[in-house]
Amino acid sequence: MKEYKRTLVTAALPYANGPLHIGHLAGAYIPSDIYVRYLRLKKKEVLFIGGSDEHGVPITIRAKKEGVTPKDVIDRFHYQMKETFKGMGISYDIYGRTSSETHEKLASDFFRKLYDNGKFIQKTSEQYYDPEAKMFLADRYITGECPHCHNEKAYGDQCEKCGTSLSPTDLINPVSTVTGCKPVMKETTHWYLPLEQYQEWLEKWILEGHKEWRPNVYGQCKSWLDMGLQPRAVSRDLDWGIPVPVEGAEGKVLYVWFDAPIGYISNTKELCDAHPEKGSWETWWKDQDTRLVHFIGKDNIVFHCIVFPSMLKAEGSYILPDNVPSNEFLNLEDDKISTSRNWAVWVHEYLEDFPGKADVMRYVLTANAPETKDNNFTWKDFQARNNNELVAVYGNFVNRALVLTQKYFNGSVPERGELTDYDNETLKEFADVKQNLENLLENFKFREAQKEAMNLARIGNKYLADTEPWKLAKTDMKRVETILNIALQLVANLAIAFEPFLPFSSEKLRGMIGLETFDWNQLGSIDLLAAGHVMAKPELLFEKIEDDAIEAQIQKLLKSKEENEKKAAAEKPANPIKANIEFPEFEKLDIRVGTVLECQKVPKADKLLQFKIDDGLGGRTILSGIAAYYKPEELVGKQVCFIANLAPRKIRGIESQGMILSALDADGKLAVTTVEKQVKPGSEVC
Ligand code: B3M
Ligand code: ZN
Repeated sequence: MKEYKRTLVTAALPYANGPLHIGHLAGAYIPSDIYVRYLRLKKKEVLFIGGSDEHGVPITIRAKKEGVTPKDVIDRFHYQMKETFKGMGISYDIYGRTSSETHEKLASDFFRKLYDNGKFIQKTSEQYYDPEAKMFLADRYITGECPHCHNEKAYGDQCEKCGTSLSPTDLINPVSTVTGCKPVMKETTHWYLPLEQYQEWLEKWILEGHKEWRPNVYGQCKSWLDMGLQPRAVSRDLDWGIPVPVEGAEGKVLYVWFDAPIGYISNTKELCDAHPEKGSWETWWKDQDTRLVHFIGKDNIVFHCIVFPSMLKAEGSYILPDNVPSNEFLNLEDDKISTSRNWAVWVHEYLEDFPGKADVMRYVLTANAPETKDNNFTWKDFQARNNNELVAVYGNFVNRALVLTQKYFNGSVPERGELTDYDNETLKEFADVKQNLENLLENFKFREAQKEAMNLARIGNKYLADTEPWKLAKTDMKRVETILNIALQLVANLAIAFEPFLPFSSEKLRGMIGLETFDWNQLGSIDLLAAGHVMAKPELLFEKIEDDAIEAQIQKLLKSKEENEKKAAAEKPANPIKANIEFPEFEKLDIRVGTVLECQKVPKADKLLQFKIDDGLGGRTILSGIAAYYKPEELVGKQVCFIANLAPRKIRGIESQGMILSALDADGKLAVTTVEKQVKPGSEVC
């Protein structure tokens, strides 16, 4: 691999149209931060560039919905996200914004240069136009019936029900969401980047030149290239964005995916202009000795691997990304994270609910990082990883080593005497950690890297458990000195090894042990803490998370699920009536009223209740799948309607002799049917 002088790391610029959730963190922000912190610890020259993406239609939609301006929306979320990133320890060198003047100028000049050099093609085509609002409609501003699943509220770019990508002209009965009127087709002119002209170059550059990219990234690029690239519009008819810097282009702005990646460049410029000691922005973007790495989520792959590199290539003076580590998606409690369904863990809320625990979330999201496939976050797993790993392994080892040193040596690091074979064995085991960690981190395998760091704590725990210094204290204090010296060196190593992953805890730990200078190259050393060095009183590094805190989070999620179901049910029309039947057919049904004599749960079947019914004819057993809606004792004594002549069926080994009739709500809730007045068991319903 080429040796670079400096590394420029970018993390995707999140849209400033809503708060950050844990899926964002897991996708791009925690991995990029780990990588950057690692490079900084290695004393490498690195810049970490982030910022808000403040253009695009979702922002204008939110503004319209709330009756505020797009500027209000981006201001609110830009500052909120900036705070949230800080709270999570994401250590950007700059968190800029694409509404800045620097950006507007740079993006505009970028476009103009491509335009002047004939890199665009101009095309006129027909697009949907709202004659009442007098505006062309962005795909998201059009809804209609999905041609695939017939969802009536599909968007012009996607049906959220069946997930199909659409174009506005696919929609049946399209409607403008701006005025509610029917849009008409109208001609409009736009600029396109002819991606097909870059096809061959991209194939060479990626498919031959970057086989080391993660398989998910490489694979997605390959399938785009295999399909054959098409021209992509780089302008839009919209009143929010950077005006197209060409005469006669009034009312047109740069497409958000054209300007957003240029945001990486303009944010670098803003940083370097304000801090000349960081070098010139052009060195960071144009010198072949700079290694450019983009961290993104998987939905951004095509823009970062195909579109943006083609733009850079067309411009001609910029470097290209050397790698684009992209994660897959993180699910939440086995369901897709969704902003519109409020199925998310919002990071700013997490930081409020769990103060001082940013590292716990960092740890869990890295432990479950969706590096190679979609992964799942659950609150129970969050609790278990905190309690069984951070507290019981890492925290416990550190605490034991420090408390024992306090107890026997008043917090002063003891001398290390002669080493036993067992000591040497332990040290050998941990000597490889630095190399392993480096290999993993440099290959963007953060999940395994964190495991390796944790392994160091496991080695330490085992060492103390095996050597039992608290027992030796009565007989062999010299030996205790050596054991604790070794344990403390391991503790100091942990503070370094975990810094990229758990920066807040590492800082706390360094404070406790008084490790003032620290750098990656010290990792593996057993002379980090000199004998006689006095340490502060130990505090706990991590604390147990109790059940009630977890339960509260689960309840919060259940509440949003319930609200969603209610909303969906309210929107969903009742099922259409089935085809007519003749009276004799109806007469075949024998519906009766029975009194519930007994009712109980069916073992190992969550949904089923078993009834003993007085049917006026000696009684019968019926099973019914309503356990989620009733406690068995609530139903005893009730009169219910049941089909008496349904052929008996065996369910879970029990014969069900009929069927209790229940009303089925649109959202799946069940209610048993009863009669309005008490009647004799066995009465016919007719
Ligand atoms: N704002 C999409 C996203 O947040 C987009 C990324 C821009 S990166 C230049 O997923
Ligand atoms: Zn659909």
